[in-house]
Order: sequence, then structure tokens, then C-alpha cells
Amino acid sequence: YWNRYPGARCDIESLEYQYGFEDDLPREWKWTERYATQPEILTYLNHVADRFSLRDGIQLETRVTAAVFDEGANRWAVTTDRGDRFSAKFCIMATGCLSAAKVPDFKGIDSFKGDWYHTGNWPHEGVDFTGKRVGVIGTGSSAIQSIPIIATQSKQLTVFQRTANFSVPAHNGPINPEYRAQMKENYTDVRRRARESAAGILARAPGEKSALEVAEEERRAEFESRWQQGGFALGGAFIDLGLNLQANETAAEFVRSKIRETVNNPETAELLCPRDYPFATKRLCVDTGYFETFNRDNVSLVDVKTNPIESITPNGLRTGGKEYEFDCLVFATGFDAMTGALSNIDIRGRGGKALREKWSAGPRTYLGIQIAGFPNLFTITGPGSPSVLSNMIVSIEQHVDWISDCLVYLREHELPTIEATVKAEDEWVDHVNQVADMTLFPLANSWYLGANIPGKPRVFMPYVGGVGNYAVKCQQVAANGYEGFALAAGGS
Ligand code: N01
Repeated sequence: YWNRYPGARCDIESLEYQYGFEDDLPREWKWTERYATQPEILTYLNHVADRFSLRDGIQLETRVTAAVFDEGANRWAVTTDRGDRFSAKFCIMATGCLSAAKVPDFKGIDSFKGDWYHTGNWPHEGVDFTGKRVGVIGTGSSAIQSIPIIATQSKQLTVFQRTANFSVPAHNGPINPEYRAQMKENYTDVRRRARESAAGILARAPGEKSALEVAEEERRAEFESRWQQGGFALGGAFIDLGLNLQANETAAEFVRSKIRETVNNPETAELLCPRDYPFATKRLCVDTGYFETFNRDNVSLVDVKTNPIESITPNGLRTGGKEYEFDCLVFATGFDAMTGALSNIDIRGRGGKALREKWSAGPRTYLGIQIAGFPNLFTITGPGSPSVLSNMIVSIEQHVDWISDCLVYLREHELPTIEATVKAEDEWVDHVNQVADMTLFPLANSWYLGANIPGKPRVFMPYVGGVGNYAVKCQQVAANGYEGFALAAGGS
């Protein structure tokens, strides 16, 4: 609904990125392309809302402003920007990990005379870039998807890059009918395997060898085969790419060699080669013609790492002591990830304590599902769960199932509240950090760590232990009578 920038599509394959809570839906629905476009995904969501008669339970065009726990009544009071007041026994925050769009606090932004847009909040009527001089700031997934399209629409496009990114080709196209038939026939099994996998994605099984135990030719052949397949397959080529810097560097250098082969101007190619962080420790991007776009005469690349953007001016922007003039600016500058949408709501738990205050040194949760001091409040794919390191649909459904079962359990056992204990939360946060520290992820200044938001505490937020392992842990917790949760009125 919000991310409708040119070229927006899902970079997980459509046959894997769909609901699995019911068997007929995935068999009936016919995705047209390997990677679904934003309009097709929106049509699908509307279809699901109609098919399951969900609209009566949804209030659109409403922003929740506050959620406050009333300890006397054991109820949440939820208020909205339309003046509604709701009272609920349970409150489930399904506010999204990447929904709080962030435009950096650039000096002079209000003085810009042209039009500016954020990729995560794109005008519904679309934008006509014909004949326009356009500046795009950022080179993450949103930029990498939109730049090739904006380049063909605009008169002149300048890309301002702070960190060069690893991107692999999507090789998008129509879905092979045999593959579609096979997926439909085995959908229940496909879904089960996704739930038990490391990232909820099955497109290609991860390799079992170390990148360092094979000869150069074998390594290159494996990378090449996965590059030709496209999408996230490359990330799983060898077992130690995410764990060992030397192994990781072999994949990093492979991608750099592809960039050099693709981009004609050697200086531009070098600038586009990622060197600031290990391969895939920021989210891997998946593109259609991104690097090729820099061979176009109307496209140029400006490094804003050496010379950060100084200000937005009435006519464009200034960096490195030079002013660049534009008719339009596109901020592909990302999100206040994982915590932003929750922090934007005034959430108050026991004793009126604000969630913002509790999380001032970084988010703390038990299993990414609950927060000590905030009874009967659940978070879907919250920090501390696999969330953004997975196929989000798989992770969302796992949380929805777990929370639904939990609510039934509470009702059947006549328990008024459930609340994570401080001890269980502390132990889980320690575990999340320990597992992250075993990987190369903390070496990148990524949004996974909050590094894209000035002043945000540097804490690795998602759980890297794997979707399947995590689901087993959640099942065990429930089977042990909701171990780590206090099940009664009263605190932890
Ligand atoms: O945002 P980002 P995104 N000056 O944070 C740059 C998902 N997604 O919207 O890297 C200059 O990745 C910033 O630079 P740096 C996906 O999970 C999925 O692209 O911080 N530059 C970076 O280049 C993805 O990871 C799909 O140095 C500044 C860019 O802006 C997540 O959403 C498609 C700057 C922000 O990149 C976010 O992606 C799209 C500044 N002051 C997105 N501030 C799918 O296909 C920021 N930048 C499913």
C-alpha cells in the first residue's frame, strides 16, 4: 500500500511469498511472474480480505496514537488519531518492521523548490519523471529496484551513494508452468519445509561445504550457478559465508568481479564495488538491470561517503562543495526499522512505564513476542525474533499461530494475564546477542543494528538462530506451560 515506488516488487519468489494458513488459497491464486509486482501483491491482499470476509474487522485510515495498560482492569486502552477509544483485554502489535519511513534530517529540506518523495511513502497517483532531472539518495533495496526504472523515465538521473551494496540479479520472468504445477501439488509440504528452514525460503538448498575447503574453480562454478539462478540463492552457496571473513570475502570478490564485468566505466565500477562490510551482512539486494543502468548516458553516480550531503538547497543539493540541480529528489533512505513503528505509539505498561523508555538502550523482548512489564501485549515479528532475516510471511504466520494458541490456552485456563518475566527476557536477549556475535552480521553498519538512525542504540535486533530452530523453541515454551511467562494477574 505504501511502497509503490517505480519497480517495487517482492524479491522473494511469489510462489513462496504467499499465505499458507489455508490450503485452497495458494492453489487458486495464479501469480504471473517469478517475483510479484507491488500492484499484483496489493490485488492479492484485497482478494484475501474479500475471500475471508475480513473487511468488517478492519478500520482503515486510522493511526493508533497510544496504548495504555490499566492494571486495575487488566485491559488495554487504545486511542487513535480519529479520536476513537478502544478497550481490549489483549493488544497485538502487527505494526511492521519496515513501516516507519525515515527522511534524514537534511539541513534546508524545506527550502527545496522541486518535488521530493520517499520510496516508502510514494504518491498513489504515481510520479511522472518525463523530462525531469532527478536525484536519488540511497542505494538500498528500494533504490536498487527503482533506479533502473527512473533512469528510463527521466531526462537525467544522479545517484548519491554512501555505501555501495551487494546486489544479485533477479532473473525475473514468467513462472515456469511445470514448476508452478509442482509447487501447487506439494504446497502443504513446501510450506512445512519453509517453516523448518533457516530463513523460510526454499528456492535453493544451502550448500554444505566450506568456501575454503574447495578449489578455486569449484567455488567459482558454485557461485556462478547460483548467480545464474538469481535471487537469494547466492547467499547460501557455502556454509561459512556468514561466519568466516575469509570465506565471506570469496563471495564478496565474486560479486565485485560481476560488477566490473558489467559496468563499462572502471571508476564507476570501482565506486559501485562494496568494500565497507562483509557480503550479505546488510540485506542482500536483488535487482533487474541495476549495475547496467550506470552504462546509460543520462545516469551518473556521486560518492557521498567521502563528502556527505551538506544540505538540500532550493534548487537541489550540495555535497563536496558543489551544488547539483534537480527538479525532483527521491529519498530511498529507508526506515526506523523494527522499533520505529512501536516507538511512534505511546505504549505504556505497568506503572505507566513507557516502552520508549524501556527500550532507550535498545529493544528487549522475550522471543520477540512479549515485553516484560507489558502484560497481554504481543508483537508480531518483534525484535528478538527471526523477522526480517526470513520470509516475512512464514514468520508472521508462525507468530499468529503461536499467539492464537496462547489466547485459547489462557481462556481455557481462565488466566487473566500473560506477561514475560524479566528473567526470561534477560536470558533471551543474551542469547540473541550471543548468536549474532557468532556471525559476521555485527560488522556491518546496517539497519539490523539501528546504525542508519543517528543516535539509535547499536543493538542487533533480529534473531539469527534460524526460523526452524526458533519455531521449535516457541513450541517448547508453550508445551512447558508457557515457560518464562507469568500467567496470572500480578507482575513478574
Ligand atoms: O532502505 P535501506 P530501503 N545520506 O535502509 C542511504 C526491505 N525492502 O528502503 O547504507 C546518504 O536499505 C543508506 O546509506 P547507508 C528490505 O528488507 C524489501 O532500500 O546507510 N545516504 C542506504 O543506501 C530492505 O533492506 C524489498 O550508508 C543515506 C539507503 O539510504 C529494507 O526494506 C524492496 C542517508 C537506505 O537503504 C529497507 O530498504 C525494498 C544519508 N543521510 C525494500 N541516510 C523487497 O523486494 C540513508 N542513506 C522485498
